Formats: sequence, C-alpha cells, structure tokens
Amino acid sequence: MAYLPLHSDWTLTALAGPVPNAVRDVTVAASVPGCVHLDLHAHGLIADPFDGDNEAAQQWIGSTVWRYETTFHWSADQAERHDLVALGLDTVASIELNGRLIAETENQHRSYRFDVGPHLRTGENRLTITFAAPVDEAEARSAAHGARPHVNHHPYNALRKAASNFGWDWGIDVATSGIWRPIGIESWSGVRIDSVRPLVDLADHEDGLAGVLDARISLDWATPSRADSERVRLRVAVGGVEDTVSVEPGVAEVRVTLAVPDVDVWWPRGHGGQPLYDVEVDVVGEEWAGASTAHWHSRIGFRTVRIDTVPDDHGSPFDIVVNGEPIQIRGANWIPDHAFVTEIDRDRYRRRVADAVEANMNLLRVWGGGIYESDDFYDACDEAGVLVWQDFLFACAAYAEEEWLAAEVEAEAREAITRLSPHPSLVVWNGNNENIWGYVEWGWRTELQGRTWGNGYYRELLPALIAELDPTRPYSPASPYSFEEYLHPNDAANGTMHIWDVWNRLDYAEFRRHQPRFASEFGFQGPPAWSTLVGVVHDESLDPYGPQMLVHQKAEDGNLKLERGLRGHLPEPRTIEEWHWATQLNQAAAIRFGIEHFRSLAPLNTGVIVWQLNDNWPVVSWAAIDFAEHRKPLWFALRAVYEPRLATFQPAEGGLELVVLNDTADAWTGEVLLHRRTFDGTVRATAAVQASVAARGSARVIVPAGVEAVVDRRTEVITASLAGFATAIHNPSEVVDQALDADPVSTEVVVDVDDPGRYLVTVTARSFVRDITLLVDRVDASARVDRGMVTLLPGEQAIFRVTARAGLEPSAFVAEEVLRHANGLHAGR
Ligand code: BMA
Repeated sequence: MAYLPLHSDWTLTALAGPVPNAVRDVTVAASVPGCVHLDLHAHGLIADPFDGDNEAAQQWIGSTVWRYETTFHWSADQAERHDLVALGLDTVASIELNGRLIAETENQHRSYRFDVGPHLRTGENRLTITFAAPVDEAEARSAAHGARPHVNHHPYNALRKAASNFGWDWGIDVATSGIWRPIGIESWSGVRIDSVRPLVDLADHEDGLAGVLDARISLDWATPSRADSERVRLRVAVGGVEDTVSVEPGVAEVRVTLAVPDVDVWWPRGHGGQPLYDVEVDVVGEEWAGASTAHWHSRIGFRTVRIDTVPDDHGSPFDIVVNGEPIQIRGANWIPDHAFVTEIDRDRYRRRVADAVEANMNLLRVWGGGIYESDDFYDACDEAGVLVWQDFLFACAAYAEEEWLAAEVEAEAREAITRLSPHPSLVVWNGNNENIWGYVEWGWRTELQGRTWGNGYYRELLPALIAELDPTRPYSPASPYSFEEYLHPNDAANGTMHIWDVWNRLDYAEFRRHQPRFASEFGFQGPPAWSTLVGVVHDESLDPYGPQMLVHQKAEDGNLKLERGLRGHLPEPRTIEEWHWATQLNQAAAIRFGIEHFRSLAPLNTGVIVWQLNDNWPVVSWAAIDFAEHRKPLWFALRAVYEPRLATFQPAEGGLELVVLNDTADAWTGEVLLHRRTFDGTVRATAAVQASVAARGSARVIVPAGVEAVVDRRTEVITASLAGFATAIHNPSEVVDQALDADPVSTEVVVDVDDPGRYLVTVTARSFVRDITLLVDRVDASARVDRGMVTLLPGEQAIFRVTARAGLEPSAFVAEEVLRHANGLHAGR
C-alpha cells in the first residue's frame, strides 16, 4: 500500500566504450529521472553539449555502456506484492537487484513493472541498471536483422528509442541513456487497478445530451488463484453519477458504463468551452481500499470525434469532425521541446501550449520521431481546447516487422493508447510520419529487397489495437496519406499532404501551385533569435558557413536553401546582421504566403499544420519558437494568418479577389473598403463593396478594376478594410522591387511609470512600412515583446510592449539592429 520512490543516492559510471581519460573509472552522483549527458555536464566532465561544436566531441557518450546504481533501505511490511515500477528506461537496460538479474528491457517508450518481493532484503538493498550503448545497439541490431532505409546517420529504426535523439535535420545528435521517468517500489495487496480507459460518447437525452462513460478497467490480482478470496467491489464515479459493481477474484477486465445527464460538452477552442470531468475508480470496502493502487483518477471531456474521408467531387477530404462539427484546423507540428526530454517540466509544456494558443492555433501534431509526451502536455491541451494529433513513433524510415521489434511495437502502442485515452484533446492516432511515402517514392523498395518495412503495423496491427482498446478515436495510417491504396500517398486531392518542394527547391510563390485538401506539413527555415544563436556559436567571424554555425544548421544544403529562398523577394544581405534579419523575415513571409493561399482554398482545404512549432536545442530551423523560448518573426506571422477571421488578397481569373474567411460562429455582413494608395499615402482609387460571409464560411469579393489597375507596381499597394478583420494588403511587387523608404518611421520609447521593466515603444509611420519587428533580445536576452511583423500605412502607429530588465537605456530598443523592417534592407543601396 505504499510507494517508495527510488530517486536518490544514484551514481553513474561509464563501464565500457571509447571513454575519455577524465571520465574513465569516475563515479559521479546521478539525477533520477535524468540522463547521462546532464549528469556529466553537472559534474563538469563534459562541456555544454549545445555549445559550439561540442556535439562532435561528445559522440563517445552514445557509444558507451553506462551503469546507474543506488542503495536503499527496505523494511518488510505486510503487503502481498512489492513491484519495482520503472516508468521509463532509455533504452537497452539490464536491471539487477542485490546482484541478481531481474529483467532486461529494450524500449524507451514502455513502462515496466517487476515483482521483486522475493529479492528484497530487510536493510540495505542495491539496485543496478546498466544501459547498453544506444548507437552501437542500434547498429548491431540493424546489421543482425538486415539494414533498412532511414534518414540521418544512425539506424534509429532498429531501436525503440526516440528517433530524433540520434540527431535530426533540426536536432543535435545526443544519443543518451538514463532512467528518464520516475522509478520506485510499489507495495500492494489484493487487487490493483492497473489501468482505466475512460472512453466517452454523447447520446441524446431528453432535451439535451448525456455524456456516456464506458470505463474499461484492467485489474491485477496479487494472488489470483486464492480459493478463499471474496468478490471485491469497484466503484466508478463521474459528474455526480456513480455505480458500484462486484468483481470475482481473478477477473482482469471490467467494464462499467455510466451516463451523465445534461452534460457540458468539451469543444476545441473557438467552438465552445472545455469542461473537464473527474473520473474516479476505487476498490471499496476492502482492507486495502484507499491505497493508491486501489484508486485511479483522471479527467475526461465528453465529446465525439471522427475523420471524414468520404470521397467528394474533388477527391477525398480529411475533415476532423468534433461533436458533429467540422473543425478548420490551424496548427503546428510538435517535436520534443528539449533534446534531453527530462528537462521538460510541466511549466515548460504549458508555456509551449500557450505559444500555440496565442498564435490562434487549435491543433498540435506530435510527430512520430519524438516521444509519447508526458501527461502534462496533454493536460494543458485538454484545458486550452488545443486538439492533439498523435503519431505512433515511426518516422522517415522502414521498420522491421519480425518478432524482435513487433513485440515491442505492440506493447508500447497498447500502453500509449491506454495512457492517453482519458485526454479529450487527443483526436487523431496516426500510423507514421512519411513512411508510406518513403516506400512509394524514395527508392526503398530496391534497398529493402523484399524485407519488411512496417506496412503491417500501419495497416493491420495499429488499427486493430485502436479498434480493440479505443474505438472512439479515429486512425489514419500515415501522414501524408490519401486513404486509397492505389493513390500516391502525397496526392493533393486526397487526404493529407506534406509540401516540401518549396523549401527544398522552389520559390515560395510556388506554394500557390498546390491545392491540398489538408496540409499536415510544410515549412521554411529561419535562424533563432540573435541571442540564442550567438549564445552557442562563437565563430571568429560570424557567417552562415562558419564551422560552429554549420553545427547549428542541420538541414541538407540549409544555407543554400535560405539564400535561394530570399532571391527575388528581399535584397541580398550584406552583413551577418542583415542575413539574420532577412532570413528570419523571409521565413515568416514564406509561411504567411503559403497559409494565406491554403486557407483561401476553403472549403476545399480544411487544415494547415505548419512545420514546426518548437526546437529542441539552439539551431537554425523551421521552428516558430526558438529553444530559448523567443518567438521568431514566424510566430507573429502565424498569429496573424491564423486569426479566425482573415481577409487575404489572392489572384483571381484575370484580376484580384479578396477572400474573406470567417471561422467563427457568427455570420459577418458589412462593407469592404478597398483602396489603391501610394507609399506616401496618396489614395489613387477607392471602392466600397457590400459583402457577407456565413459562420464558418468564406466569401470572395472581386476587386473592382479601378482599384486593381496598379499604375506603378513599385510604389502602390491595395488595401481592404473590414470591421473586425485586420487590414488586408496586396503588394503588387516584392520588397526587392519596391521603392520603399528605407527610413520610414519615427519612434518614442517610454518606461512604464508603474513598472521599470516595461518599455513602451511607439512607432509612427511616415511612409508605408512592412513587417516592423523589434529584435529585443539583442538588448537583453531575457526581453520579450508583444508584437511583431507589423505593417503600417503612412500616419498609422503601433505600440510595442517590451518586458525586459529594469534600468536599460530605453532608446536601445529602437536602435538600428533592434527595430527592423523590410524597408531597412534597402538602406544605403
Ligand atoms: C519532414 C518531417 C521531419 C523533418 C522535416 C524537415 O519530413 O517529418 O522529418 O524534420 O520534414 O525536413
């Protein structure tokens, strides 16, 4: 009935491998939960892994066998069972208790429970966990079972460990080892509630809806065959309703159904509230009742979800339908928020989900190269109404389907489906990231020579497990996927699509060639905040091709793609500062352009999920939020184009149209005021058009010829103002071709009288100014600002609220390298 956490007095020793002299035969105190890199760094045995080019010098860590050891005091009690419960071991581990081998494990994505009662001693006990070298293990397994295609350098597909921990095209290679989730000894008697899957549904009830809870309870019996055992009683309660059932000893699965009348329905944000109900499951009336193992609690939300892929005139959609309402998805792809995942605490998860919410996102896709995140992540999403699309953990590789891997895959999937089943935010289970695409198009067939590649997981095993364990949730075999065996998985007209041709080889205007039903990945790179970059890159002269800079740019030809991406849009950068601003700006501009186009395809398009929300270390990447939690210009651009109400100019047959998108529950009717103006404010043409757009609908307004007929593309813009929408602006030409005033604003900075750490920066436009952004971290790395990527017409004003250290020189926030705009890239040319 007790839990003994085993989180103290651990030591760490390198047992074998290419260990440097400074670490050989050294034993240090270890943090549990934790990992070897963090301990080695804490003891000064390695430099900061993220700094400079330390990554290369620390590759030995992933090829080293590591031993964790602790001693703990034990005094026997009356409990019938004593289980060693390890919620996460990374990865290939041998567990010894008092010198006796208890178990061997090989899956980071599972938790483990071992009956250790017979091996415990009264008094001092010694627990040892030895981790095999992950890189060598992956290589050995790959060689033994037949190498299979994968991206990046290590065969991560041969080991059930987070793929990106071995390095990715945005991720440092820090193949680590460690006890990464809590570990302890659980003592219990009688019966233990092993797991509960609280599945939900909605049913008509009188004038309202009833929430139906179908609780699938798994029980574990200490002595299942004991003849004198009596039935036990199990109580399930939710929303003021409860039921108690009696259970025969030894029964492993119990199902209890409850209906909550007049239930408050859970909705994604933008569609309603997020009421959460506590579910309690208890063993009652027994001597061990009240023990933690005889009690289970979670929170659920009552809602239904399905994905509509029924073919229509244009192919097949991918519509996420919650409570019968199709949801227009505006989201981001999520990667582990730290290369050492034990560093991600509840607050950090909450800050990241807040980043998504404040950018008007309603979905995060947990990408398959990472982990099943902590419940803290899904809790935050449940509360905020952010939908979660969860990949099973397969990414960009072929995976063996033979028993040695299949058994692990099944066990981990069962556990993940079960653990995450309470979270109403979780609405999509997805088989893999890009593996069907890879098989079809990346030449895997030839490489595989008939070997298995994972198809059986995606098409049989995983859907069968969902059907068995959680039939309330929809399953998608892959992303991208076309929901037809004989269609190309990345076909735009069907299902989900990943759009990578733009980043890899085309100008971003080519986003317009794509008509995706649902774009679940597309992205464009940009550097992190300046302070994040120079905090880790110390090249003598800072430039994109400096040796340390290249360590922090992992994408294939990343710098070339950044350069190519700028061409035709922005003037060529002349300094590293200009390169940094121009590439950040271009990242934001490219994605803004793509999303405005994709959203304008409504109702054909029903979702966009940008690659990627976050970073796992300081790096040049596709992220909107950098590792130091700075919001890049992309984040501000996303917030704008993800507004539920968005007006965007798009090319129309022979002219220009304004697409008015209204993802709110209220219809909109009003006047659209259209202007063609010059950069200095002269109005050249005006028109007013009445428009109306349905709730959750879109409308198209043809721009009248008089307004549309631009005379000078270098000095004119077309604008549209509609009440309740941000002003839409059409630039007939790119920044590089515009005759923009390079010095278009006047500024004023005041320190808040009540708070010396708040600076108010007022920017007034003398001339048309594009994408004003304050790179406030250049003044103070802890500074934050509430706006960015702000475009002003002459005479308009914007106030930027900066929080930073008190006592800074206020004018620093408007210095040339801090207050940036697209116009400034023309200065001195
Ligand atoms: C997609 C993703 C990731 C990758 C990204 C950028 O393929 O699924 O694997 O990081 O593109 O290249």
